[in-house]
Amino acid sequence: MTQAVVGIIMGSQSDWPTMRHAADILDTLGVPYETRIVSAHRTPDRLWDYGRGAVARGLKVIVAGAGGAAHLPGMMASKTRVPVVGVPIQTKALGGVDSLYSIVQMPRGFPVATMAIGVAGAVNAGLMAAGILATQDPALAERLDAWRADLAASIPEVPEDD
Ligand code: RP5
Repeated sequence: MTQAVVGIIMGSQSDWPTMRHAADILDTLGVPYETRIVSAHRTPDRLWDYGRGAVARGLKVIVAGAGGAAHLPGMMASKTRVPVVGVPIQTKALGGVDSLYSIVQMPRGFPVATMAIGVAGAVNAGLMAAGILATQDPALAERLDAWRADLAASIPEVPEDD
């Protein structure tokens, strides 16, 4: 089995329908990853252990999604120097603005690269992780460039009626 270089973590099973989009893009780009449910509030010991072991286990980027009082990405960033990309999960009560504010306003010294709310954020988190890894991996850089070129080519120049 290939060693995971990206850790995709999320606060709850209910985050998976969003976070699976980060996994999908990493599958497309051939980046090995692992997925875990790690809750800042419900499983704090699991969070601590995951953060403590991240460097030694060879993780290069952690993609962390959480909703509401979304403390998982920030707490993970406080526990490991592995770069953390945060995904604010869309919430029913406040639309995900609660998640966004919880993740984005980190104190100086412990950054979280915060993405957009919801699925777009999850996709972009996967792409951000791939982009970071591509700086050291020419084959991945080629695959990412091709993916970006395909996306650009799929955008029509002239709008059409429905
Ligand atoms: C957060 O609480 C999770 O990240 C999730 O987005 C939210 C709700 O969790 P569940 O009640 O659906 O398990 O910790």
